[in-house]
Amino acid sequence: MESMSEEIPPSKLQIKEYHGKDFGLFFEPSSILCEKFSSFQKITVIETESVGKVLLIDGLVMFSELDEFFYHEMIVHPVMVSHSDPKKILVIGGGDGGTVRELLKYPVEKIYLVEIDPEVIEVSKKFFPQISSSLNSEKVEIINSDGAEFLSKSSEKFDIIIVDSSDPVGPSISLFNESFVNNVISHLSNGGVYISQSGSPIFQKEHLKEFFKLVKIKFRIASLYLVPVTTYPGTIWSFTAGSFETDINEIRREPPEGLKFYNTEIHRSALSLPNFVREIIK
Ligand code: AG3
Repeated sequence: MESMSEEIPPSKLQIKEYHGKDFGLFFEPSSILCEKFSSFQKITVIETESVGKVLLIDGLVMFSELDEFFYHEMIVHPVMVSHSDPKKILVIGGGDGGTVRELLKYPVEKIYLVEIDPEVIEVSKKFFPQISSSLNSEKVEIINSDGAEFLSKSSEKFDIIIVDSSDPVGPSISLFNESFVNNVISHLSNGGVYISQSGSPIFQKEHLKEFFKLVKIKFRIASLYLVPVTTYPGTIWSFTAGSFETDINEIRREPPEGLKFYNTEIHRSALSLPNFVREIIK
């Protein structure tokens, strides 16, 4: 049913994510499949007819089954086709497994997944096997730790470091500051690329401005690209990449077959920014 505006009977169950003070997204789930408080956050899984199952953390939509591939393909493929030979990858956050699923489409040697909250992994394994089964690969090592703490203790270097976190509130807050970015830099191998989800250019403008400024100061090359994600605030989502030698504007290899969102034309167009976004990051 494609009705755009209908009166909602007050008795219906509703889950809302506010994107501003008086604007946002709502779901009328047919059921709440899971609602639990881990030691870090509230994890909710709802079932809907229009967008399938949805994972929310602290009331923020992480993904819906309808559009998770928009985000997961676009956080992975632009960097993977631009790097000359990505073998060792670090993912911080991403306990649902979507980012790892996309990475495994390349002949990588090893993926370290550093997820602070083991319950996110458990919930994803239970409700989203099509996303989380990637985590069973023998190439994947799961480390339950805070990403910032992991980096400050580790002596390894990585070809790609991906931050697939929630918004910069709660446990994710430490993944956007200067000491974290310094730590990322010291753990990148030659030609390495750092990529982080960097929020909504509409509803998280100040955060994006500050974060991009930081990446621009710290790296030789800083790039921003945009991806539409139906169920995220304001639909348009941003990703920030930082590197010294590798430019994600340069596509060096064919993407894997069978992708549903990414292609090399999308790659190029995602890097073209509307003027209001150029203004934010200038
Ligand atoms: N990580 C980015 C989620 C940000 C969504 N923000 C919001 N709804 N306010 C998603 C994790 C998927 N692996």
